[in-house]
Amino acid sequence: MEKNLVTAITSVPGPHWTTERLTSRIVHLGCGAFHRAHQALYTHHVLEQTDSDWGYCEVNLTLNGASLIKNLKKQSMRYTVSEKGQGENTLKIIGSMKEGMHPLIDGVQAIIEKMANPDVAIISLTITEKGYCTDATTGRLDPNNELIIKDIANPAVPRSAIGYITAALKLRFERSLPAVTILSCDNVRENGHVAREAVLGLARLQDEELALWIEKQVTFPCTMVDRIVPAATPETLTEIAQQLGVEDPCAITCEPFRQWVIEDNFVNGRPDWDLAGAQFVDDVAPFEMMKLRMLNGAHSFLAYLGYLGGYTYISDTMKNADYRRAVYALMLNEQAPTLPMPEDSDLMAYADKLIERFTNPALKHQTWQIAMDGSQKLPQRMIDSIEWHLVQGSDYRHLTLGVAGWMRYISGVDEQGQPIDVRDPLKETFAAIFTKYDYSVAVVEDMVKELLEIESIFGKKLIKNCEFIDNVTKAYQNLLNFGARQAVAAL
Ligand code: NAI
Ligand code: CS2
Repeated sequence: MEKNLVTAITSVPGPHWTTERLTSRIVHLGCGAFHRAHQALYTHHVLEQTDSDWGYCEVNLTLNGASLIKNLKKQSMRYTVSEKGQGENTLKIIGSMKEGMHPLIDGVQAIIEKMANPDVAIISLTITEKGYCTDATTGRLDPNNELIIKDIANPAVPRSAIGYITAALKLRFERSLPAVTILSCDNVRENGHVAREAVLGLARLQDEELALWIEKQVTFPCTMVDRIVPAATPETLTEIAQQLGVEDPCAITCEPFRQWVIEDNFVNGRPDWDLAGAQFVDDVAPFEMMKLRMLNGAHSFLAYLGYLGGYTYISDTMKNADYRRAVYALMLNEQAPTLPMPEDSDLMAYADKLIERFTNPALKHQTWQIAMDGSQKLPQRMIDSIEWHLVQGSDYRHLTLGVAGWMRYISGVDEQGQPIDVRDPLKETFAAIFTKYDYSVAVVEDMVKELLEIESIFGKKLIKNCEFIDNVTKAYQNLLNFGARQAVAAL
């Protein structure tokens, strides 16, 4: 018999069931690296322990997501997860996916019909921060978002994930079908509330009755999701193929650590994800803020200043004692104090664990990957905390350097004068600002001010705060004069 992923199961732990066992009770939008190593793996572990039939219909809406769906279908929706720590490496073949869809393969209507199928009880999402099409400062649907403009004009053939969800909910409403739970699993502040505001915002523009039904019937739990899952590379895929003895283009490598805290607010049932280690709670907010500020804030700090300092991977930046010290101080001195944690929380132990996770040399997590989409990430990772410090009158120098590092990075030219491939929905806005200024000392303050005027990132208050403007300007100037490594060392 030709060796394939199914026959490889004899040597690697994997599902002893076929897709026949599964019902697509969850439609997942955004079958990327993270979902494969997180929610799909939790669901797989529930299937291992119970007679559950909860399975996924995987949907990718972006053009570049089609090949993964095609490849998954070729291997009966199975794929490998490689969990790699210091000296440990566990392979698992995951069997929680039943089917996969893409607009180019199946058509838009078939996907909306699937989401409206009576079997479907949950629509979950990992569509990246920008996928919600909201304005970060208001948390509301952004009517100027180019996908939303198209969805308002043509709701039956949506382009955004929010448009697909709204169209599917409309069908369920019109057909008197049970409501579903919309489960955001993105690194977005109050992700459930943001998903709700976005869907309701679009529904209200289409049909007030539909909006009322959604408001009353559909639930949008918040979640805190955590597992470091870098994008797959030819190297990670080759390594897994060598271990499996068969190629798996859908395989993904991640760290051993995983965490999932979920608000227990499901309108139409859910898998017993707690059997796989998830925590169901009434209020996710403290966990979410802790993770977004201490882990993701620190990650973004390392990404911008690490990239500028010439480091390709997060684990490389952690080898530099100055970066290591700085990121620990950022977590404990500038992020931890901002958090309204229950009394028994041990944020020092949390920070220690984060340092260990970032140091994991087995993970090739590119600073460039994390640096992506900064305009969508900065508010919840750094800006909220800066505002807290300004009210308290406390020190926030690491956060200041983090923001200046982001500004220096999005200028698009590195410390050697080489171009930086900046990926961000506001990339054109940034380019328009940077082309106006050269790097002479006299204009740095004007340039910093112009960036701080971007309200969707910085809100309305910071641009009026002279102390903050002065601090960021000086930090930016230091980056220009001395470079990122020295600026980090000087902290
Ligand atoms: P990825 O690049 O592998 O996958 C991104 C997925 O989002 C793809 O399926 C793509 O089709 C979809 N997508 C992108 N833009 C979209 C849009 N505008 N509308 C609809 N779908 C869109 O990225 P990955 O690693 O899977 O991360 C995705 C998100 O998961 C992150 O942005 C973050 O919010 C969350 N996350 C990621 C973690 C990680 O370590 N990779 C850990 C914790 C959360
Ligand atoms: C990272 C996160 O890409 C990024 O912005 O900070 O995806 C990070 O790896 C996860 O949140 C870890 O759970």
